[in-house]
Amino acid sequence: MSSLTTIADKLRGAASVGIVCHVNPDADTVGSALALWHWSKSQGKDTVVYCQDGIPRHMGVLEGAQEVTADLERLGAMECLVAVDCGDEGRLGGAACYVGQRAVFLNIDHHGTNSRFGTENLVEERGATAEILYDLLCHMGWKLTPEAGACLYAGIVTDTGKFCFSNTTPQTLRIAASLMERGIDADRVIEAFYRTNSWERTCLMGACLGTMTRHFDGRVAILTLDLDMLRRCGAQASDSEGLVNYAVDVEGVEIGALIQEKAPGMCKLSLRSRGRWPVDGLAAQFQGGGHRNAAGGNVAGTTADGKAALLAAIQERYHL
Ligand SMILES: [Mn+2]
Repeated sequence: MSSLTTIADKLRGAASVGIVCHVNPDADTVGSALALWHWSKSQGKDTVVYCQDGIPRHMGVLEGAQEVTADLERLGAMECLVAVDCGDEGRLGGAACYVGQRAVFLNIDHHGTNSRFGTENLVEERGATAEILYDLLCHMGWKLTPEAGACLYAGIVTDTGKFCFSNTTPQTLRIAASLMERGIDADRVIEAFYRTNSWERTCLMGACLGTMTRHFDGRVAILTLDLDMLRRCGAQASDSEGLVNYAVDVEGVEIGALIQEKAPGMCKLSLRSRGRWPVDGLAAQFQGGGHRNAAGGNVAGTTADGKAALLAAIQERYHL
């Protein structure tokens, strides 16, 4: 396990820095990447943020989001590569081709299931990867700008469910407070992430909530989302962000799940839990991973197939 000092030395020593966000990017990976990008630029380094998939429109509020590229060759031209918030190589998208091929590939992440694919691995179970980036940038003695601070704030606010999830620690709140003291525009971030649901997303929420079913005496709740529902609502796949929480938030529910069809015959599985039942191990059964109370994976077939497979796995794993 690498220290902040080791990571800082590698970054300082590099003439150019290529930063990798995970596929289906969320605000933690994008915010962490952009904060590091702001630092790197301030040091006069050639730098680029790579993401295989497009950045959701509402993240345009984060300064630098418009610079994120899917150009793998441009990333490859950078001396030091850094993955942020990527639990395993599969999350890197096209950038996975550089794993094991580069002298310096830093892996900065907060997923306990992280596969340690980097040449240096800074993995800590924190509320958000953005918290680790905050520590790193402060350790390097950088005066965080409000623009970079807002990127970190977005990652922290979203990964902790607006400071509601049990991954919120006193340290999380101290970092958020410190970012506010640095003059970030917190209102603008909250407005963009939480108070601007498009009509299409709102329609999708209604349709998706209507699919909820309960199992095992109401201890498990499952939502499904088919491509056809997206089409009917005119919504994008990323409009499903956060919907899984409605399942786990139902009174008496221990595990909430969303099974979302990504392509015909291919579904993404999002899992949330509270209390006694960790879901990271369950996610690992579905080629995934994550945290104790929030994890994800993949399952073949239709959403109905995925639901049957999930229920069977839950029954077996928790002896229901
Ligand atoms: Mn994260």
